[in-house]
Amino acid sequence: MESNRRNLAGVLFVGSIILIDGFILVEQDAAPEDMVWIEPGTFTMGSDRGMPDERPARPVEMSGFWIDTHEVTNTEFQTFIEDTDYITEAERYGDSLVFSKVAASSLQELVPLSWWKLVGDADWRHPEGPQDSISAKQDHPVVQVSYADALAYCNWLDKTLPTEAQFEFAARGGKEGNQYSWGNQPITHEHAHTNHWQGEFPLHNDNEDGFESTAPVGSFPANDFGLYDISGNVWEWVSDWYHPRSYELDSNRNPTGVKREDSFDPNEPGLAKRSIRGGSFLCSENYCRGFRVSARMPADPATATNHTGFRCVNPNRSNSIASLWLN
Ligand SMILES: [Ca+2]
Ligand SMILES: [Ca+2]
Repeated sequence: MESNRRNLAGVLFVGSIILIDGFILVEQDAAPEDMVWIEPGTFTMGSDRGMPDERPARPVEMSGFWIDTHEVTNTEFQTFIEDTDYITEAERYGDSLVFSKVAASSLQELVPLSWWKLVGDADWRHPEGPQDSISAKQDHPVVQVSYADALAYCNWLDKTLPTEAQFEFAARGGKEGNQYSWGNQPITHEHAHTNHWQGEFPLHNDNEDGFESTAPVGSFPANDFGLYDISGNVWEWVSDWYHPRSYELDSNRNPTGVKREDSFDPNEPGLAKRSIRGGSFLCSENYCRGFRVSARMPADPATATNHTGFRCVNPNRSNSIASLWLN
């Protein structure tokens, strides 16, 4: 009894104590700041109506995990840099990719991906190049971060990057078979559900949602799990190596993707790529449609761009109720 009292005194952040039939239930107030707990469960991952790499839709069993409510912001990333003196890959390479509008009168004239420019001294402090700054973007998602940069930030907080399955499970918000994280309502201009591209990408951005580039995190409604910008704003790094047939090859319980040596992008064979999820401010109805909840995209893990960021998960921190026998 005495030792139990000492154990109780050692439990930090006690939310409530309930006595039931000789057991004392100690519910820990374990909610980390700006994270939500995703309850374990089974969901249908992928879509048979989407792109070929989203098939086959299949039931996947998931353990519970904590996930950040929002994309990691410039302010948060700056705290990490100040604490660790970490230097991002774009800073070490001296350049990174920046979206640039292209002059053309029609989509047919365009060379695919010609809107990406390798810009010297573009990095997380200067997302669009040396003339740009984050001074007015403190609450915007950090961009120009590689996969390793994103993982280093998460690890600094004893977190990690989500798997594709964790990202999609969380993005669906408990809804089965929907096309978007908010449901099946079309992505309209009148009531934008997310920061995306309105108009004909990459020629004309009608900018009807008010944000031509990144938006402050949380500018659009959260999904039913309380997650902001889980669709749109910036693409987010996830931990799976990309393969277009992952869903045929992977486990149906807490899948983690294929091995690095099995990663395959048909458009760039020979370069192992990670997946990114959720779409960005560059996704439009006429082009990538990456804001669909099942959409996947391969990305070179060493390449930083001004439309890719991340959020972290913590699958190891429990949300359980501890019990102690009093007798
Ligand atoms: Ca927009
Ligand atoms: Ca996002």
